Amino acid sequence: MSPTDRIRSPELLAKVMSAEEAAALIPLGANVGMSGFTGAGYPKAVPQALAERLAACHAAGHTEARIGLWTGASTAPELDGALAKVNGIEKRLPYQSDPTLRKLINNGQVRYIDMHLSHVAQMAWFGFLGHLDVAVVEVAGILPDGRLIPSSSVGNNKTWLDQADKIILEVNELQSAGLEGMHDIYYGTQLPPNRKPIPLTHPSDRIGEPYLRCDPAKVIAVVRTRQSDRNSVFAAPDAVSEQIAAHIIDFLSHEVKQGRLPANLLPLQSGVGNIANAVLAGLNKGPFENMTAYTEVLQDGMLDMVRSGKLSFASATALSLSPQATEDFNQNIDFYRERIVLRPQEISNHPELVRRLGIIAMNAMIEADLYGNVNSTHIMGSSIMNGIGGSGDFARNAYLSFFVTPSTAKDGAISCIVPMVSHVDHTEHDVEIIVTEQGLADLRGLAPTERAKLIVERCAHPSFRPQLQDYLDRAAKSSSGLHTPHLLNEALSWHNRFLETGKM
Ligand code: 0RQ
Repeated sequence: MSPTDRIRSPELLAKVMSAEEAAALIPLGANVGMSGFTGAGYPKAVPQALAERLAACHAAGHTEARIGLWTGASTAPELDGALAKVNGIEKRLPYQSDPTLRKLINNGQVRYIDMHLSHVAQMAWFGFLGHLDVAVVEVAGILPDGRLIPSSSVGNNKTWLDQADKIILEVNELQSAGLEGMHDIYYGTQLPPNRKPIPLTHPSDRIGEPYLRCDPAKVIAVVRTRQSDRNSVFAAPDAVSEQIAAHIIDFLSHEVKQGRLPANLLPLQSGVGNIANAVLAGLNKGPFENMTAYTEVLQDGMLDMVRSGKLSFASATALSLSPQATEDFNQNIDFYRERIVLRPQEISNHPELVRRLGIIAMNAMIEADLYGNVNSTHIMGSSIMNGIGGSGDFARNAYLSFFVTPSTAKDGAISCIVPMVSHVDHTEHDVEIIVTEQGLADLRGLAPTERAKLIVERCAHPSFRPQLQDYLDRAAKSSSGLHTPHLLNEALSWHNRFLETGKM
């Protein structure tokens, strides 16, 4: 065993085997907790071998051979994609973004439990999710005493390693050895009534340990891999996302002038996707210095800000980088290790910490209604897109809670501002600022009818504004209640007009 070998525990080195052999050890019907968060740090070989095994079972007539799959958040084609393609998932939680899996969920073939990401660990501890049979966790290395160097995401790995009866480790030698020391795994969380305050008051605070604890006796297999993370490329910011970014930056500058924000802002949380990336690109060029981030996903835009010095520190639970950003990250990992920490998602998304730090939360949405209720998850009320992810953890508890969207979808055929959302993820009470390329509506301190007026004026697309204003005017005249005026029949049938466009 060389000192540079990634598996430095003789006990665990003796358990090295192929992915096929490891996958054969997973009981059919098991609940399996896998690592992985936004396409980072997920196991890459065992899930594919398991998918092949399940396909063979199905071909032999055992169509019931499937697993319950729990992760940190979304994964990648080698995990969700491979298992979904063979119809190998019976139940899935807490978040996914895979097109094949999405279809199965919307066809009613997979039970999907769409959860706040901060809730997962405690729900597993409370026993609400059922028993966790096996953990399959990617790591960057194993120490001589069996502790684990976490990979490019932490997610729920601490919980899976603690809770599962058996553990399979994938040691990915393509993950940078320099990840060692970048993580902060907090072991102080307790169950009620024994909870104590979490001792974190700044995004850069380290309150735990750099390694995951792992009982070597529970490890049934160790698999060596050499595969990169999903590493999706981000689109260059387009005009719409640049306008959204500009509205947010103007607003933040205004808040600084009003004395409601410090000059370096408050810790930022940013959702994933192209708009979020564009907002970060805008902030990187903008007037604010010495910012910090307390977020769940660190994507290219945030890495750029760390490199430029605009962001002095970033705390997250996962990286989600393009191939180019991954190269930069790996080449300059000593620089980034001083400025980035990766934590378990129960800590990165913890309501206590989000409230204490005064986070500025920025998340994307599918649609918002005239009163500020937000739908982040469902198309036409019934078809899930991805899931609520961490957006609720942050929005509910933030100092400022932004929701952003282009004002229209599907080439302008669909308004993203509607009379009543077809599904509610974030209620009007948790949504403070709505932004589209048209403008920004600051809803703080406004009554429902004031909110509606502002949202139509500032955020709706001009081609839908008259219809929305007409709806509001007629609702105000004929409603049975004027606090939140609605024409219920019309509000509930509003989305049908989108069906007529043929774009849905
Ligand atoms: O569909 O690709 O088929 O055209 O929805 O929309 O505009 O590409 O936007 O990728 O930023 O995703 C809310 C889904 C936005 C995402 C959501 C259609 C649109 C397109 C995607 P097509 P865009 P984005 C941190 C925080 C919840 C989780 C979260 C999300 C597709 O941001 O999943 O915030 N958020 N997590 O055409 C019909 C509308 C529509 C619409 C958009 N009004 N009607 N279709 N679309 N608006 C991360 C984690 O928690 C892990």
